[in-house]
Amino acid sequence: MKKLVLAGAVLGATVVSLLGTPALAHHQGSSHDGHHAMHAGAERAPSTVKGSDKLRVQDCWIRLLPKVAPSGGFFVLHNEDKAEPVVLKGLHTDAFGMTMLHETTEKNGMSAMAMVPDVTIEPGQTLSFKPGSYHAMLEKPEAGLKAGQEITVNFELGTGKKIPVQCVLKSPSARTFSDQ
Ligand SMILES: [Cu+2]
Repeated sequence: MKKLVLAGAVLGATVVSLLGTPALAHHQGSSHDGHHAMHAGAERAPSTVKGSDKLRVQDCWIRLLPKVAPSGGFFVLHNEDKAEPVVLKGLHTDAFGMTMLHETTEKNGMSAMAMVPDVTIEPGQTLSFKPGSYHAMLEKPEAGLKAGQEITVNFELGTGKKIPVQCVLKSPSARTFSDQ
């Protein structure tokens, strides 16, 4: 756990110079238009597995960016079921009009982004959504959101269950849950 958080901090530190452009900041470095064009038509089929309800979400935070740019959502997912996977289908919150699940991957030394229809956490495993890896993308923020505020985000599972989680809004310079 601690290692993952530190890795995120190191990744974040390498891209600080890119952050003058808010539109680039949610996935740190690659153009959003580029990745939307790239994944068009190439998206994998959604999982048909319902899985377990035993998801615990830890350290949820959102890097709040100005209205025109998508904000990144990060958290740690623990599957506390020893036998069944947990399938995360998506996030829903009143504070943002649209949310998506994204994955950043390395291809030939280039960072590429793709939308994913769901994310599976294997039995007993932990998966971190963090800068440079899986992340949520949140668009269309409601008026008046501020760093430091907490919002409720519902994590929707393959079973249909929605797990409400308190997520902290943080400034554009935040790189890990422990940042402001
Ligand atoms: Cu993204």
